[in-house]
Amino acid sequence: MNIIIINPNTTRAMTELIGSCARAVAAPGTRITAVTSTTGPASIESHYDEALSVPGMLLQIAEGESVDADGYVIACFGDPGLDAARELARGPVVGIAEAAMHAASLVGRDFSIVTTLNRTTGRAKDLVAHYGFSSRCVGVHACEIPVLDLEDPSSTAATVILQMCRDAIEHDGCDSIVLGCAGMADLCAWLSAELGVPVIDGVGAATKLIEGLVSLGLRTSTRSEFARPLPKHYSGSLSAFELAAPNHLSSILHSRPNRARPRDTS
Ligand code: 5HY
Repeated sequence: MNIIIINPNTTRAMTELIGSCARAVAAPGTRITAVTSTTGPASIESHYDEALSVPGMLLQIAEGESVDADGYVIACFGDPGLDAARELARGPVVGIAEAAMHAASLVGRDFSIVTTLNRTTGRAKDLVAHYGFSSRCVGVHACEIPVLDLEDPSSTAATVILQMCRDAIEHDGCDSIVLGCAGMADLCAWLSAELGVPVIDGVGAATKLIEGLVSLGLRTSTRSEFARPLPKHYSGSLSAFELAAPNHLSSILHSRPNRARPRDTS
């Protein structure tokens, strides 16, 4: 199967880290294609960044549809555009925040989230509530580390994150830690060994969830809410997103009927 891991920010180095972490857990028969958004913010650390990361992410969904991708991971802890992606993709789509929270809920009662900037903790709390984990998430903590500092080998980010995890376990009494940034994915195993509790990275969790869903033949229901969007006029700089418009995006999205593919016989 072919899983496309989408980094919705435009930083290729982060995509390479994300892709290597996904490949490290992928099953032998799974091909991981990690892609970088070609339009939008270099990192996503605000509502503004998140909103403007969605068009680029959706373009990657459209590209994935053109190569018959089996499923998608949105590799940003805000799960930007997740529901819109589910309306476009034939295969299942999972965000790393949702995946990580589900995984954490299966390895203990309570989990805490350790993320980057304090200003993003509100979004994390909103996602906790949205996904139904308010009774299981006992804390959301920020390290005050800009996302791209995680890519800087000279930064002290790893040490700061480890201490924040220790503080979260002591203060919250949580059974596990969810890492609140795709850029933390490579720290997961080391943190878990240092802390002695499960540490969940959403990139790995989402990769395995998509593998499982595809293997079960499951994809997003198109019965109602997640049916393909109704065609309508789109103007201005987003005109390429008009699903009826004769252009790259619509030629991909309209070239194939929204039908289940025959099971993979390979
Ligand atoms: C992420 N931002 O996973 C989020 C983390 C955050 O560019 N990739 C980003 O702080 O929300």
